[in-house]
Amino acid sequence: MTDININFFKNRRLNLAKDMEDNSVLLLNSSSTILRNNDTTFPFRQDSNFYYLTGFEEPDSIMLLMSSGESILFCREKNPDLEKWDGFMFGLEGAKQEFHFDKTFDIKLADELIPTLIQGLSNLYSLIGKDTLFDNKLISWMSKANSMERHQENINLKDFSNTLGMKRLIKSNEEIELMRKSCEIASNAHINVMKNAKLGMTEFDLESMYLNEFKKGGSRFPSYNPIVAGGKNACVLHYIDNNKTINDGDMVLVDAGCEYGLYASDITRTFPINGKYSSEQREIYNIVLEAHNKACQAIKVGASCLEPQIESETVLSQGLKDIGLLHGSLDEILEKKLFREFYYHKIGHWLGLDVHDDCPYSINGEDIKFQENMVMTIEPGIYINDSADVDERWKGIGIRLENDILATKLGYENLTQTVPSEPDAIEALMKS
Ligand SMILES: [Mn+2]
Repeated sequence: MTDININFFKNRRLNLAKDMEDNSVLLLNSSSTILRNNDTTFPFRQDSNFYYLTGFEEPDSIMLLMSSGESILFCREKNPDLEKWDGFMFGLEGAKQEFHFDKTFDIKLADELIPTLIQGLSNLYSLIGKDTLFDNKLISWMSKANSMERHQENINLKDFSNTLGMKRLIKSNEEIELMRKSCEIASNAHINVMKNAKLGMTEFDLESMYLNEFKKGGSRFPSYNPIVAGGKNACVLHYIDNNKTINDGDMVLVDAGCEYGLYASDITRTFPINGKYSSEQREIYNIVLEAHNKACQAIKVGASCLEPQIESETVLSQGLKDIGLLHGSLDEILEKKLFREFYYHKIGHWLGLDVHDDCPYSINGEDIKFQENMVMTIEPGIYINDSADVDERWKGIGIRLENDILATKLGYENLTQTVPSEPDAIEALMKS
């Protein structure tokens, strides 16, 4: 259970029902328990969209939201024997009372009851393509419902991803509070680990310190597998081996964030393991820093959400050109996307219940415009692989700088600003 009041989820459902056409239903399913090996499971994590509308954190559940505002939950029947092994379950009555559903049914009856519940409706909305097994179930329930009565109209199956995604994109005050807390825990982790990092430590040592800091701060799980990449491992974007020694003179790139009340934070810092950046590392770092700062400034209410991308491409290209790593005119570099040799990911992503929040960047060919209370990461990077046709002294440098940025009425707020971003400030922190 989180800090969000249950009424909040009920109100969300009522509000969302207003965005549905009349005589329609939205169906969402929960996550399932996933086996890790033999009979051991991964820790259960509720599906973010399902959680967003229910607050309910048990597996094997299905929510039906009617356009009338009525909401129905299928969940597991309370089972005292199973509770002795796996712990508390709400059961049908508990779920109805505690999560403010109008009706609850046993999940075992879903195949039998759902066709009856949706029979005669005009539209069935769901998040199509996210879970093929559930998509197939929807289709079978729909055809069963369609065949119940010869003279009724057929139900239209419609994708609700953009509608729900746009809702999730704009955070409520309650959500922002949880995100601030998530960002605070992760920021403290980065600060404390940088203070205590020492030459001789391995990637694994640092990873353990981060995970411990998250837990100490009150977060049970990281919001994604942390990346702790020493030296040239930093050029592998999703490096998660996290098991090598970090050599004297190398930097370590750490991309690590935590989850609090199911809300994600996502922070990256790249620091020198011996406490001092080399002149080459510092030169590259300063280009990334400038791209970061310009990209943050592009977050303005009314501006396209792709503006930070354009800013970062321009600043990184100019910087790489200035130090001789890219050649030709700035226009040519941008037009031919030559910067992609060194900057091969995007500037950032929406952040929320998912670290890559399940929200759109454009709809019907039009970019989403920033509005107050959207949260986006800003994370430019430069990665110089051994294969690059550049002077040896640059090779193996990989730097990314990432902060979590809230769009505000007046501009933006960096939710992770307590972690130093400037090289001087990072060196000072490591000395302290
Ligand atoms: Mn990120």
